[in-house]
Amino acid sequence: SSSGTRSKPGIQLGPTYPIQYLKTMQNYSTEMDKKLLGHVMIDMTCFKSGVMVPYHKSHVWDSYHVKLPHLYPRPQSYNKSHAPPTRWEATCHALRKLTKGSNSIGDVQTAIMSYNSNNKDKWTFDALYLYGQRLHSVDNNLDSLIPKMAKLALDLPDLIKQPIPLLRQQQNQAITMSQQQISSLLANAFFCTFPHRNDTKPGSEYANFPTINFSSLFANEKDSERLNQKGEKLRAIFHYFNTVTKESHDQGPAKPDGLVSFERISIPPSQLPDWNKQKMPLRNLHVSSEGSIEKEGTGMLQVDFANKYIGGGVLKSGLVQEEILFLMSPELIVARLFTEKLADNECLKITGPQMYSLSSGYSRSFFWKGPFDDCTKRDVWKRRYRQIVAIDALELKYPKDQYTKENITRELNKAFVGFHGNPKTAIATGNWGCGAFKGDHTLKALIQLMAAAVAERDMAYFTFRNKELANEIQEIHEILTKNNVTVDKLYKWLKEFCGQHAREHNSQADLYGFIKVKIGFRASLL
Ligand code: AR6
Repeated sequence: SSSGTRSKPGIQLGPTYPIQYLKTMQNYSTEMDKKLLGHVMIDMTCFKSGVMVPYHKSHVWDSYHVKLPHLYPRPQSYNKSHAPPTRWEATCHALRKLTKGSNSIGDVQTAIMSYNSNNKDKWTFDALYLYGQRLHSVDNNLDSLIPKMAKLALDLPDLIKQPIPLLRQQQNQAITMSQQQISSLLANAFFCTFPHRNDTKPGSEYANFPTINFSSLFANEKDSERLNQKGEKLRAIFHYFNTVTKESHDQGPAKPDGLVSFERISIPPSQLPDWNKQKMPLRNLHVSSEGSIEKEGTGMLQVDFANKYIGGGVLKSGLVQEEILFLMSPELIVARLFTEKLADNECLKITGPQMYSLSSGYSRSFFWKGPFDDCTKRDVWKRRYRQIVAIDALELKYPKDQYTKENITRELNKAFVGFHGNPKTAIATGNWGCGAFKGDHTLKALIQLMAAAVAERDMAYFTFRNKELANEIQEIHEILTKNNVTVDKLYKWLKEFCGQHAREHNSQADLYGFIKVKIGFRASLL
């Protein structure tokens, strides 16, 4: 569908670039097959002969790798014979109890607190209780699900047999793991077993990483509406665990058995484009006020309107584009385990995640709508043809701050880091940085178009039901392309606009009006 109507009387817009002509992953399947896998957590020789087993290599406990719960060292001061159980022994004891069946939410709480006693005065489980009360026969049966989740968490030492590198800042590094390995890591996150990950104070060991243990998702909220929203989040999470713990004879979608890659991309500042010198015109654009990145953008490079801490508030109360995406595709949540916060010249690209759920509504009106049976084809590495790029826009305190050369350049670079690379599938995006982060829609749309031009990709832009914006973007795109305006020229105008904006910052910013004057635009020229 397209917005393709007239924007203003007298200005006739041509048809929107048809979405079916935009390039998608499957046009590029062989190129996708070659794409970097990075650090692979399964044995590739076995994989090639059709068997999925973990790759073996000695574990380490250091600051370059994820501190896995089963490696937690025994305190040295104890002599062996009188030693209290290690944290993992305590964890196994508690989780094994849960595998025996018929568990209440209270039992889950008792288990989690038994090896997290430091937090006994801090953690609450109200959201989990609320979910439990509502549940009955509606979605999953917790009585049978909790034991399977506990078993999945306990399987970690058998599933992960080599260190998982941390994707630290300014490193180009990728991790590929099986969906089964991810599910076990997430089961551990659910039961809050990851050591050293509960302290988020500045200066703490993992202060630069997102949280991974789910304790914050279970916690109470002052506002009852927010508590309800957490109940909806938990429905999505439990549905995911229900799917990944399926027995082969169970009905419905089979247990996932593919791979997923997580790639941190950092482009050194010296290799970023000089925006004063980019002589290329804008690329094709499909604009639509209907549809979403996740659905209509299927097969394209889908933009995650990210937080620099990947996943943002998914394990708390956040519930906008990124969080909803992560709840529908919970495999994305595992990125929080190993992805250090993104710097200005970095992004995280995820290839192959599966979608498990459908949702409806947004933010306060969000609810879990039901299961989604993902039939997206897989590449030779058994990754779904779905690629997501997490780019974090500037979080603006005052919207006027965005009209500076530095901030515009920062956003151009960030978008470029996300969009560059192969295959050159179209980008599916929208109002990046313009909701929670308060950016100007017209400025951000132009910035993304400029970055896409330099990265040589077409774009599908979903305005999230904003018809007026769809018309505005379509019109300016048409004027710019008809007049062969190139990226360097637009950059120059943006800088001029910043100067003018600084002088007259009381007036409403009309960027597109300013650009039209620059082109000497008259409706008859279109
Ligand atoms: N498809 C297309 N457009 C969408 C969709 C969608 N599925 N969802 C939302 N929009 P926002 P930000 C539009 O606020 O400003 C999170 O907490 C809609 O118009 O999610 O970059 C992250 O973790 C919406 O207002 O992105 C960060 O902390 C606009 O896109 C922070 O929010 C922006 O969506 C990022 O904030």
